[in-house]
Amino acid sequence: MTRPEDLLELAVATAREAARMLVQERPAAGPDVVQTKSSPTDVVTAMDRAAEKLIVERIAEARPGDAFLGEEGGETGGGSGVRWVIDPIDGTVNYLYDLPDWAVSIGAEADGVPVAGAIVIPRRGEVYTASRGGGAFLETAGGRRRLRVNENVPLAQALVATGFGYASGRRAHQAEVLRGVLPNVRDIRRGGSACIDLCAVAAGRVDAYYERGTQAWDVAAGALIVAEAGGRVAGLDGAPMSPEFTLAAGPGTFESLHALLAPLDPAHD
Ligand code: 2AM
Ligand code: CA
Repeated sequence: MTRPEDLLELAVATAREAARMLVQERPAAGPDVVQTKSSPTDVVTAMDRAAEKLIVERIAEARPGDAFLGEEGGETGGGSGVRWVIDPIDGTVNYLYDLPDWAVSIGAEADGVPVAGAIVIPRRGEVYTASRGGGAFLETAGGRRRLRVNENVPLAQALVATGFGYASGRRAHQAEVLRGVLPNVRDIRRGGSACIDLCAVAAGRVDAYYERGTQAWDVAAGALIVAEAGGRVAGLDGAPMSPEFTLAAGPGTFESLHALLAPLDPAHD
């Protein structure tokens, strides 16, 4: 039998190791990396691939037979019923510019149900974890605390995180949606990492998060962390979260923000 706590322990240890490697081996920052003739995104892609390789190797060593879905490696088989959903670097643009908000995100599903999630943010010294039914936690050098979302925040006082896609046409529509949101909320935060935005919802550091275009690996661990912190993560009109649209918030806030967003058609380009 596979216990969520055992999967979580492996996820945390593996994400910590990958994060350490990514910090140590990150090419020197500055204009060289950001602007050079040799494409800067190649540098990040190479690190992304190396981190995902490390993660898959470690987990496959410990648990042969599990399946994987990763941003870099795609889908690989395994008949155990456990699938690992991996984002080796979430917040790749932050990583490229040496901004601190990037993370390693590892989620585990058993028979399609999310059961464990670990998000390691090495430059902040934070590790977020959740296991199904076991709650969500933030570990720092100072200790470990249980997470709880903010509830029933009036829209006018809601601090709302969001993100934008990479394609120009999509961004134009996302700017239109933002025009409808911004006058009605306290303010917007655009951190650059979907999984860290979800951790912020879980920790009550923002009141809500919405985005179009996030993939399963961006949100697998983070959505479980929000749910275990008492929040709700879903798409529009009762649909499950998907690349179409993801909205995360505490009870009450979720419904108010949904009512504001739905008429703005945020799930289309
Ligand atoms: P990334 O850093 O791994 O690319 C930015 O708004 C957030 O959304 C980041 O977490 C980014 O992940 C993710 N993201 C944006 N556009 C994406 C896309 N087209 N596919 C996958 N993830 C995307
Ligand atoms: Ca990502």
